Amino acid sequence: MLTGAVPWPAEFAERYRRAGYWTGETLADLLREPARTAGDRPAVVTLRQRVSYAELDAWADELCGGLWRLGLRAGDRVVVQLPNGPDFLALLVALFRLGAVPVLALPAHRLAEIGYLCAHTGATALVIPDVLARFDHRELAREVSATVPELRHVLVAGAPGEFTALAQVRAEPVDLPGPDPDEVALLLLSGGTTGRPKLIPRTHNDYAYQLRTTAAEMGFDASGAYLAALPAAHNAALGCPGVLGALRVGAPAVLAASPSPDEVFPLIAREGVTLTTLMPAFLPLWMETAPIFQADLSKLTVEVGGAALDPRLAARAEEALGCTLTRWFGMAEGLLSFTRPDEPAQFRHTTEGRPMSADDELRAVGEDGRDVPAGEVGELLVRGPYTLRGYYRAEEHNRTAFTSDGFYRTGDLVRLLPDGAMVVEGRIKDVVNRGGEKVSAVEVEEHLRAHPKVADVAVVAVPDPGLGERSCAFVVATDGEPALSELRGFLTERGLAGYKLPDALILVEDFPYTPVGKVDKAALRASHE
Ligand code: OOB
Repeated sequence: MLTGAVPWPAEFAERYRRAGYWTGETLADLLREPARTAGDRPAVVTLRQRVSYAELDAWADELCGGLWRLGLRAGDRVVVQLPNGPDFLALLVALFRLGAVPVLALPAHRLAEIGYLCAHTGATALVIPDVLARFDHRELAREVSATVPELRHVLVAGAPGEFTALAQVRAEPVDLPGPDPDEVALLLLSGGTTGRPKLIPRTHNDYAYQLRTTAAEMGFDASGAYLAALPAAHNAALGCPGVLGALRVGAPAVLAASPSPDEVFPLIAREGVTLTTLMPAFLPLWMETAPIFQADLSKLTVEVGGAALDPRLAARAEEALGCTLTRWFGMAEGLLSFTRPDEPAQFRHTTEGRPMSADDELRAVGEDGRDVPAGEVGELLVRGPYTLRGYYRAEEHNRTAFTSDGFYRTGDLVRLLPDGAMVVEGRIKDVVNRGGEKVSAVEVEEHLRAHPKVADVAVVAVPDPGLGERSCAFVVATDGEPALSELRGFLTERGLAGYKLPDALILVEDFPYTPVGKVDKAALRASHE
């Protein structure tokens, strides 16, 4: 297995194989069947482009050949930072076929994140757009190349400058053995609680199981169409069943640049979209604008997850949109718990449903680490056939992030109901959930402490009517009063992604402390309200 990834213990691997979860299917197989039997059907669709299954399959093969010719090999890490588009999917499938491991960065990431991902994974290649949202990613690549010696190739979707155009990387397909199903297929980014983003190894066997099962449970097959309105590089839109699940069954993966109504509603109508994924923060906008677009969403199922959702909003949204709403609790680490489209509305609106797998082992524990009685609030621990056993190259962090018997400590507070359903009640991990975008407080604090006017800082989640939460930096200043704009500018300078910049700043003389001497973030949050 990829060095730095943590395998499941043999007896669990055996059990998951015997139960029929790990079937030996790999992500290199995506597209193969539909390309053969229904090659003319659309595989990837955007407002302006349409690529058939036969075309995408041939594209992925040629791209795989081109990457091989460049010298990329099985096991190589490739940091991929592309927006939603056909080339993103062609590239992913090409990398799967090569056995190279995509590291899925988000388009919003900047030097701090991309530089770290390339260095930490020892990536041999980085794939970027040319210019996106007025940001020149080639500039970023220049800086990363200067500091990461292993990085031999920068491939650019668009105008390459001194780098290589992704479009040029096509050659005769090569005959390769295909990846080992127990091998790492991709590295996903964790929402993160630490100073640096953590990477989650997902194997071919475990991710294929997730694609297959979420599609089946959601009643999604070749007769449907999946819309990615969130970044397809995020697990929620990638594989639940998401764009990869669509390619697996031969349905169109419809790609939008964002959940903006003027793009998604026309696409839903034109392509007959039956399934999509949305963070709760976007529901009000869709509810407001659906009538303007005269959107008929009666055949649409929306998976809503990633952040807390008020049950009343869930019910109102379903009625206003005329769609079927399913609540989702998910994580790049693995576990998915969700309501199914055929379950009663009350259940779909008020719970996060049941886990994907009969072999997902869920526990809710108190501060003493013991299970709390059924229905009471505790920290969720999880173990199962598609939940990681360790972050990539993070031995020290893994010692505390997992129990000795392999349960992942999620940092989320839940109630596990006697009927097997789950309700999310909050969290204990130090994260700001900004409309579904997760910001590690520790990461932002570490950067802010480098500012000359900052003596100490605590980044805290505070309620926000639109996003659910936003970030507030409580700062003890050295001398001089730093302004919010100054601190945001400083973090941008240091190459931090825009969504991680604090939304508000409060200067304080000192922090409140808990009895054990930790900064009392709950008290800070309360002082803000
Ligand atoms: C999804 O994945 P991530 O990796 O961006 O974030 C995972 C974390 C969870 O640990 C939890 O803190 C939070 O996001 N979360 C929720 C939630 N669903 C996720 N918090 C409250 N209520 C919910 N329903 O966010 C993700 C991955 C796959 C599918 C859906 C969401």
